[in-house]
Amino acid sequence: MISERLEKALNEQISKELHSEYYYLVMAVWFTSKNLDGFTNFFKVQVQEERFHALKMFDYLLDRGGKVYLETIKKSPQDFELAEDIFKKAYEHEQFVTMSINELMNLATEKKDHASQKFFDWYVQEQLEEETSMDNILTKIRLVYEKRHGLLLLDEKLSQRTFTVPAQ
Ligand code: OFO
Repeated sequence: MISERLEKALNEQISKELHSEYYYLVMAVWFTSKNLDGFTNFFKVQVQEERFHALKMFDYLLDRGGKVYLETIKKSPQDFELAEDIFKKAYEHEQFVTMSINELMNLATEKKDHASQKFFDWYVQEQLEEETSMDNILTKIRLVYEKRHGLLLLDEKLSQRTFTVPAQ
């Protein structure tokens, strides 16, 4: 049986994940309005990921004998100006979610709830990937705005380097 505090915190996190889903859907809509299909696709996949994060918690909470309380999802801002603005907000949002996951982990540790600690491990790793992904794209978009496209082409070329064991 999960503790009451963890049950409450998990329910709050489910709402945050669903809010993330909604937030990224708003971003996908903005890119659709600019006919940028690749960016739209990126955020539509992100929407699915956030739904997955929420449902994974939903299942875990039920498996541990807890109750799920769905809350109202707050409206997301929609007044974006540039792609850079969107990725900056997405990166900041992921940092906020990381702090929230860390707090869940702290609570699980305080409660000596080993199953929850193991469960939150997956989210800790996931947040690391999500922050890195948003930050990487933001950096590349800034290069485009700074008209340093050459660096992006060179970066693409360098990413193809592989290691070959030298002949003895
Ligand atoms: Fe659920 O990771 Fe993004 O917000």
